[in-house]
Amino acid sequence: RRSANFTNERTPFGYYPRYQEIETYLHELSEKYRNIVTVFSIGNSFEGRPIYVVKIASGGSNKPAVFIDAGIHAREWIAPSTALHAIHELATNKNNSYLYENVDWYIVPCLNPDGYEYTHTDYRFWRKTRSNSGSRCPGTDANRNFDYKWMTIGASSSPCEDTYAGPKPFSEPETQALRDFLLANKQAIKVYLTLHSYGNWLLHPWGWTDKLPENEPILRKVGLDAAEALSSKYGTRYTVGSSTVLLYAAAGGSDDWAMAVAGIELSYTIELPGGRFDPLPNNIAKVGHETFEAFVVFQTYVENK
Ligand code: ING
Ligand code: ZN
Repeated sequence: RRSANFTNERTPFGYYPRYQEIETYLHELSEKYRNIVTVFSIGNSFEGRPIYVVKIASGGSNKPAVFIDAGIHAREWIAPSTALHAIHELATNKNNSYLYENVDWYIVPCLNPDGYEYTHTDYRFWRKTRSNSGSRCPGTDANRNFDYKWMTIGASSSPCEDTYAGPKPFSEPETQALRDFLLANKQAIKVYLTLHSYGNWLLHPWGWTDKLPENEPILRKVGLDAAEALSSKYGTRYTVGSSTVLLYAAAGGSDDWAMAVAGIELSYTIELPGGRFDPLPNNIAKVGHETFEAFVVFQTYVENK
């Protein structure tokens, strides 16, 4: 089964869709599965596109939740596709209904729609938002723009750089929208997952220092469980550890902020497979299916804690 030919069955798109297609898909899904799928905007991007969160839930209040975002970085196309796959898997596969019986899911499939569209229309390797603060170079690295240890390491103060942290923390409407949503729901959200590409890394805080967080043992254990479940599907291997230790130090990331400031217990950046930056479209379903196995492990942790 490891050498299966992935035909993109049971995934919403067998290609990398435009933002409009994502919007249409989400609205149709919420109409078709109105008892479990709710779609709402958590704010607008710099250019005015709605940023959507998809809630998958069976009703009732005071349930713990898993939160997943994707597309903080424009060019990392496999991330929105993997989030959309998870939405599809939860909403349309009856065998998965147990996953939202006791746990709610919040999924933002594309946090940076302006950048995402720009990578489709103008420049494939754009990373940042598309805001313009008066400089000749537009855009801020949304994953350097969060207000925790902002600009202390691994970020640039020059607007023309890919890792430009922005004129101030939370300068971007996209990061503001994510901040406000997480703060409003921080009681419920027990796990924060942010999808990037690439490299097969399951990264936990800290990104700003090589010191390890106090809860590193549990971050590591749940991370290893998730990596193992993921690999059991098609053999894809991930490495688990702190982002500074495994990759490089970089402050102002969403994962550090989610844990340190929002107080969400577990926080991970998942670097999906790829290479400059994405798998070929015929692997979208494969990445979607295997990554979903990891999501189930995080759901199980939330359900049983
Ligand atoms: N990588 C992440 C980045 O923002 C990262 C890696 C995550 C660094 C969390 C620090 C903290 O640079 C990608 N691919 O964007
Ligand atoms: Zn990224």
